[in-house]
Amino acid sequence: MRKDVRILLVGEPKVGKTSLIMSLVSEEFPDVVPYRAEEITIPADVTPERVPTHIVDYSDAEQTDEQLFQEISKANVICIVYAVNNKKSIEKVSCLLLCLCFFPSRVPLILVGNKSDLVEHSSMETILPIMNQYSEIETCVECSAKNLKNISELFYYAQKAVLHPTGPLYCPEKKAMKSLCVKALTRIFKVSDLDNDGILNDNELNFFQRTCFNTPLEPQALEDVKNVVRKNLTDGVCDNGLSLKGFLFLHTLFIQRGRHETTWTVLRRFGYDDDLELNQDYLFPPLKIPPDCTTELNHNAYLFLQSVFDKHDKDRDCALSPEELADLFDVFPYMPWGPDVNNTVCTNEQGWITYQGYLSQWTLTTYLDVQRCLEYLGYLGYSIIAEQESHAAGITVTRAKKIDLQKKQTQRSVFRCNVFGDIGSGKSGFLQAFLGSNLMRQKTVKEEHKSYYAISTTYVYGQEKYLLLHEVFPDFDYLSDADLACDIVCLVYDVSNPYSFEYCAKVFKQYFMDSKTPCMMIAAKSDLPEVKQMYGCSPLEFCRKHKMPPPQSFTCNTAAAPSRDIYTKLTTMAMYPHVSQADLKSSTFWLRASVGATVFAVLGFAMYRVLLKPR
Ligand SMILES: Nc1nc2c(ncn2[C@@H]2O[C@H](COP(=O)(O)OP(=O)(O)OP(=O)(O)O)[C@@H](O)[C@H]2O)c(=O)[nH]1
Ligand SMILES: [Mg+2]
Repeated sequence: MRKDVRILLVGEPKVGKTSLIMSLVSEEFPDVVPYRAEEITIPADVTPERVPTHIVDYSDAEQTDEQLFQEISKANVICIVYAVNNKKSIEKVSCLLLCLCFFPSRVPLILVGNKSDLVEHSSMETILPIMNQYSEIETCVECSAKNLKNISELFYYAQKAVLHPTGPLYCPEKKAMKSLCVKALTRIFKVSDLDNDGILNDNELNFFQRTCFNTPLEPQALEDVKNVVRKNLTDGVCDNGLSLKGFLFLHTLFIQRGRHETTWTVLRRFGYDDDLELNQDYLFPPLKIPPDCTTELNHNAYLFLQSVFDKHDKDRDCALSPEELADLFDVFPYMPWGPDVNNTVCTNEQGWITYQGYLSQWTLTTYLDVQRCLEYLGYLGYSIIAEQESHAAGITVTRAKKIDLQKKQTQRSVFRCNVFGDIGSGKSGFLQAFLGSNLMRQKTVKEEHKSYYAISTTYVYGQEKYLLLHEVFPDFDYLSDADLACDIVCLVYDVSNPYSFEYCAKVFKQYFMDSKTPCMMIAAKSDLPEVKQMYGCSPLEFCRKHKMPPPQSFTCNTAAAPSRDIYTKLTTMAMYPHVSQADLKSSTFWLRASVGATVFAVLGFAMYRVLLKPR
């Protein structure tokens, strides 16, 4: 909810501060008033903006400077009152303004010329030059406590100045919106331009109107809006829709006509705070992730991300060119993906991220850093466009892995495989091969674009699953918990290097021999002549002894894309870790597992039908 409004009245003695407050409260002019009115609180439901409002009086006669300073720092809007018939009180306005400049928190100010009943002439001529000097002055108003003229207006303006300040939005000298405001509205335009054609058509305008103001625009109102823009701008309306220029013009018009609450409503709906930054509550909605659980995107979030991809894949080649990618991230305050992403997910011939790769990268971010994922969804306007309560609605927190293991089944769709191996054993080649890159293609990758992750999909019994490979830096002293926690372990050795197996054996014995995590030995560079490993036993004997599947021959030195069999096997082992290594070796397991999956699916369907049957 919005903060309370706290209005402070200051000014020369006897200008009518106390009378103004009393007139507002009793709706009649009090003949006798105390020096200082008690603080009054107007409950939210009787104020026009529905926020509790406190009105605080000040009197030189009763209060010290110290007390004045305290009140100034507590207030979020200050009315500087003068009497229009009193020159000295007008001069005092400038002194007060100067003094307020020294306060750290700049709050909106309102100049109030009271006792308008006593003069024929307006004081505006004297006041306007002052007003132009201070951008904090939201507005000025002439009123009379005696005639009750403009009294409720005055307090309404004060309330509005707190809730919808023009300061951050508009520069009166330049008669234009400030750059931060233009930036925010431009982002809002891009998010709302669902087909990304640079124009808000009637559908998009209606959706926008509905999300911001909870009501669709009447067809006539829609035409009226467009006509106003047409009349003032040549290129504000294109193809019967609103261009960005037209959209920005419209908001400038709202602000200039004193309807800046309209612009604020739009900005707040899209997550902006008073400083026109996206607020933390919007970007980081609460999401609890218990230990042993992982985070994934749900179906709804994938659908949304697909639509974002589609709207930016202008040439429909199912990949994002650097320009298309930059356009997609234009609504972000920074470019979230570095060049390493191109070596983390699948790319096309040109090295551009494919549709599949794009979804994989989102899956990776969600898995590794869900806060970041929420932030990114926030920039894309997920909760607004997908009409969800918050971005957290797009995240599935999986159940604890411990329970998966107990129940011997899992609903997860992302599995993590940590890849260990000595320097030069072929880990990176193993990761890159998963992305379809053979040795030739890998050689063109620059060092600074290297990635320690690779993620893509595999099919296990017809179900699409993500396998996330993580290359662990081969330094025993640097192994973190994250390096050890995974669903399956790969131990990579180089068949042509007699000293490479020892590292795998060491890692296995030290970290995984007693763990429940399944392990797989990879005999990499199998295209090269195999040499005898300098170790107590051969890799095959080692695997047999420790009940691991035999070493899997692997090479990425292929003419075409390397084989994907090994990755499917790894995903399967990650999904069914309870299956003994002996079972995994036998072909009957693969058969049984697939039959099991089918039986389960049929059973699920039958149960569904029973549940649907009318009683
Ligand atoms: N004619 C006229 N007189 C007013 C108006 N407002 C206040 N007065 C009179 O001006 C005198 C001072 O009013 P106060 O409300 O006490 O002024 P104040 O600013 O609170 O003064 P301090 O508390 O001493 O700083 C009183 O005699 C009021 O009756 C007005 O709108 N018109
Ligand atoms: Mg007073």
